[in-house]
Amino acid sequence: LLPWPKVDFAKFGPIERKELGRIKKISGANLMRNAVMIPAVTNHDDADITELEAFRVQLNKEHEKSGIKVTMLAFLIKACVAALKKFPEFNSSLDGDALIVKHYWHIGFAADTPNGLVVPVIKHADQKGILQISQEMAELAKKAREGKLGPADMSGATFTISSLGGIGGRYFTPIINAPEVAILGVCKSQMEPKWDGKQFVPRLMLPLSLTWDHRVIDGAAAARFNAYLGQILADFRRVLL
Ligand code: CAO
Repeated sequence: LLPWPKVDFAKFGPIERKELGRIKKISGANLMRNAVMIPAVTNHDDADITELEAFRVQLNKEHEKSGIKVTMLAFLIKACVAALKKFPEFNSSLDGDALIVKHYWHIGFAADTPNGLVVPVIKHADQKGILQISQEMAELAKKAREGKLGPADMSGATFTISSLGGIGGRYFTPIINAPEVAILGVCKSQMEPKWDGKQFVPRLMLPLSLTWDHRVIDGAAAARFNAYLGQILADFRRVLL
């Protein structure tokens, strides 16, 4: 590789030097390794969340007094657990020539903080309901913003979700959080015209971007994972099948 270009920027205009914070230094080294060492591919898809969003709004009305805010991310965590159970290689890690398939489902979620990106983990997400997950997520996100997350809060994830849904954008290509083998990126849902066979109808569509490690997963499995995730998000009764 060529050496990193060294430029005397001050020659071209005024500059300011700012040292990177602790989180940026640690996450930067991890992101660099993961981006360079994993043969990663991203599949994009959309999920129809029209009914799910209406249900979420209704739940928030019902639980107004409890102080719990039900988030779309909590539903995404449950939907991902269902998809990870159906496609277990997505809930694994590589160990040399072997695959360690995990029979526990701990879901990390990327949280933006003033000091940088951190990934708190919802442990045993398969055993928790939407209300509990929403509440835990709010607590972990608060701890993250206050810089109070401990190592136990950020370890053990088997799969990660990075949601930019509250901010915007259409699709992006998230970097896998090694030693995990896949990550789901989520962007902002939008009303779109969808053909129902007779006419265009307005549906709320959620953009999904699944990045996966090609040493473990192939394109067909990734497309199936996204399609299944879309089916669950469109109608959660399908997790019962
Ligand atoms: N589509 C449309 N709107 C969405 C949405 C989606 N997919 N997801 C959330 N929203 C809306 C919510 O409805 C909410 O709106 P109201 O304030 O009107 O109720 C608002 O966005 C905020 O959402 P939220 O409180 O539910 O928060 P969240 O669950 O989306 O996110 C957290 C929580 C911690 C993930 C978020 O604060 C965060 O840090 N996101 C950034 C993650 C990140 O940086 N990822 C990139 C990593 S790679 O660099």
